[in-house]
Amino acid sequence: MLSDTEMHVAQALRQAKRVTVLSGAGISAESGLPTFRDPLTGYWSKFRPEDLATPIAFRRNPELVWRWYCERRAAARAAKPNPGHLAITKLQSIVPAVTIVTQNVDGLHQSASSTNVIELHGSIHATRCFDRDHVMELNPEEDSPDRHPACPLCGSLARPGVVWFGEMLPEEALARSISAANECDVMLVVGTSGIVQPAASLGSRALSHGAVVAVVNPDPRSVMTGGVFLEGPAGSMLPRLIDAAWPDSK
Ligand code: BV8
Repeated sequence: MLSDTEMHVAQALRQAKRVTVLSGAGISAESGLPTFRDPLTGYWSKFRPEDLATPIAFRRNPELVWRWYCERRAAARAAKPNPGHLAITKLQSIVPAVTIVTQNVDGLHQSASSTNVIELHGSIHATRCFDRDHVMELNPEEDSPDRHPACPLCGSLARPGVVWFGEMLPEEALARSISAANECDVMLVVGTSGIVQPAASLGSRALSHGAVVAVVNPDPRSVMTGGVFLEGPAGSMLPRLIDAAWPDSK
């Protein structure tokens, strides 16, 4: 049985011409990838992501940061999209314009055959050199914590092609994300704690022009003033919403 809130969002989706999805680490949680709010485990339990995902941390200890990303890249490669990712791909097959703005670097939206994905924080599957941003090829077979490649062009160390804390977001990605927030009828804010800026401001941007903004999250603390809160994991809530909006699409 759907709640009134779920019905409200399903109706809004059904009437929408443009939908923007803002996703965070939580949408990949059911694919087995830890979120940034989850405490790091094992060897990494003494660190916080914010202390590893920075240029300063890399300068201070490149091997440590490189090792962390090697392990995360391997986990991302092994992960599979979950029903939350797949529901968004299904939404794209029904609604004319669906833009996915993701804070995630794991590539799982693309693995779910979603298109029009804007990677606000880059991709863990991309590699470039630290000093000059030369694009580098990283062969998965050679991707090892014990092997930290140097740039063939300038000799500087490889780094992941992600946006670290304290680094500017890719200009074009940010501009497209702002447009997607400004132009949508409905925004689904899925699996994000709303802490990291400037991504976190996109939800209020959508609210400010009258879009319906629905937050999908099992944690009631992620509720957004003015938004509609749908409490539950993305892997079950998103398929419920799509089935409710288009019952004949089941
Ligand atoms: C910038 C790539 C301009 C790396 C990431 C001091 C100096 C410099 C900047 C700042 C500063 N103070 C503040 C800032 C701004 C800073 C910032 O926001 N800091 C935070 C910590 C306050 N931002 C930046 O630095 C950005 N750049 O501002 O440039 C500038 C430049 C210089 C100086 C000043 C300004 C760059 C930010 C990008 C950082 N890179 N990722 C990597 O991945 O290794 S961000 C990182 O956090 C991930 O991308 C992650 O996605 C993202 C945000 O987290 P969430 O996605 O929200 O994930 P989180 O774990 O927090 O939450 C998960 C949620 O899922 C939870 O709510 C949970 O309840 C929910 N959940 C769990 N299970 C499920 C679920 N939901 C649904 N279903 C489930 N099953």
